[in-house]
Amino acid sequence: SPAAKVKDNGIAATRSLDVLIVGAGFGGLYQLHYLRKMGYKCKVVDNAGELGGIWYWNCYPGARVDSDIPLYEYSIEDLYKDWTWSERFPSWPELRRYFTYVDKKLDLSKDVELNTGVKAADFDIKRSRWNIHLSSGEVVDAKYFVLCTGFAAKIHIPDFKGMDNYKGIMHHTAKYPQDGIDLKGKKVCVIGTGASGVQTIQEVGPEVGHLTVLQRTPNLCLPMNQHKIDPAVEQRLKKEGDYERIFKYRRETFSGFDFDFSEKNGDDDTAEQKREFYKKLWAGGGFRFWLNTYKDLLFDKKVNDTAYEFWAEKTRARINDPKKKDILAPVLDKQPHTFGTKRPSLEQRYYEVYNQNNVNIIALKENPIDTFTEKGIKMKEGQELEFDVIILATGFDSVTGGLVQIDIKGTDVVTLADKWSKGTWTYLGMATANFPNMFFLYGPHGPTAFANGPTLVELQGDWIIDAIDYCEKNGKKTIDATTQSEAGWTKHVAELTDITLFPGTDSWYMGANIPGKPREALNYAGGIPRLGLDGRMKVMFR
Ligand code: N01
Repeated sequence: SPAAKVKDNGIAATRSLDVLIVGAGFGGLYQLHYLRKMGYKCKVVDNAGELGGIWYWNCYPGARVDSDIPLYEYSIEDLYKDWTWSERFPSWPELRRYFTYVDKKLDLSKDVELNTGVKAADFDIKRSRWNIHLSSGEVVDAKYFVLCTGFAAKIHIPDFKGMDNYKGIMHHTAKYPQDGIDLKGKKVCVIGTGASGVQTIQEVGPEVGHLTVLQRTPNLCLPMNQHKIDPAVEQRLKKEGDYERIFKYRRETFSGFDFDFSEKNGDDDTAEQKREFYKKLWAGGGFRFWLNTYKDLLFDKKVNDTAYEFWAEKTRARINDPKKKDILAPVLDKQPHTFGTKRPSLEQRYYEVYNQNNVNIIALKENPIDTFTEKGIKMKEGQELEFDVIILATGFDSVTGGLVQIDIKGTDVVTLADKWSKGTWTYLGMATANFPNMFFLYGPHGPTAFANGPTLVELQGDWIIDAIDYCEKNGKKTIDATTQSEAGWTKHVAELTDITLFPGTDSWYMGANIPGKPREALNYAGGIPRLGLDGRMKVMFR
């Protein structure tokens, strides 16, 4: 009720809700739409100034999605029928327009509070409800607390020596100014060559005066094969039911795409057959050369090496300078890591950018950053580089960081950050013991990093909605993971990962990108179908 309510701990809650949802991206808006439709009183809060989740923050030059259309959109409420994309892999402005369109169709905004974050939340055992402290100072009382913060809600800025000395313009990619920066003719530095770095570099390279890329680990990028979408073709596919087929099929594949790992192991093919197979996947573009390859690619180093060699051959051929070739695409004996155990990025003209005279790359493993200076960066080998703009494409405290940065206290008054300080514990990647009536999606121990976002948030989203609805229809005050069930799930996640090649690579998949963070499997490597969200788990609530 809107009337102020004083609770046992003396905090005045100004509003009571059934569900408070955090995050106005794909995940949170899906929760809002269906829970509201079922009659629950809910609100979404988000720190951002607009809808779109990650697509609000990531407005750096060239930011676009690495899932091709029509995979990266909602499958619900026939939304696809009145929406058309202009490119196979849409850019951030187009994704923002998509959210505006969805908002108009589903009338979401009236229940979304923007520029509002959650600072803290504590579970009131006596009343079995959450007290949720918003950045506005307001305290909201809600029975359920659903965190749809995505896996990249907490940025990572490395602790480089002397950073405060630098007087020029400097931004992290996920905090890029909403109205951009004029980079024409400027001396620009990009640190980091993950997905954000690669996209920034290929976009700004042709425009800036001079670009220096500081690379620690080469990204094993794949060709995006971007193209414009012909509206007539799109219309025909919609009429012929292709979109509906894809939306159904994406729930059945390992990664939520419209393709899957091959039925074959690498050794089932001769060297020549392998080459033909790889050529076909390469030409298809996108993640096909990763998630559509041999089913033992991520298990068998020998098979993995064949993919790496193919990748290196194709990529090296595009780079003119021999030194840059070795820095960007080393030969197999010098490979930085096994193929696909760190996320490959999709690129459009990334390697060609390095053939421009105004673009330089420094391998940080040979020549690390010594210190930031007033005008730029001094390298260990002595060069003093001057920059007008430094772009930090240094990634995120991924998967868990966005959750533990909120001060959440469960039933035993331990914070989530404390509980997960030595390792993450979840049940099904959607709940954690002693935090009743709290759910999260697209987070730890789900297929998150390996999955197309919209596919997964619909599947996990339905499970959470079903769980809430079951509790309400059956007069349950709380729903919580048992410590036994979360121990079982956590062990299962680790065991599945241990038989793959993932643990051998330092990546954010394993928490290895953040100094001091426990090294562990943060994602579920079993794939979407094995999770059984479409059937098996729903049965638990029926
Ligand atoms: O972050 P990253 P990201 N000194 O962690 C380097 C999704 N995403 O923002 O590899 C020097 O991948 C680090 O080096 P290394 C996508 O899932 C999607 O690019 O650790 N360098 C690395 O090169 C993606 O995987 C899209 O050795 C340092 C880079 O910074 C995820 O978000 C677009 C350093 C960080 O790369 C994260 O991508 C963007 C240090 N101390 C993001 N610390 C699309 O769909 C880190 N680095 C297109």
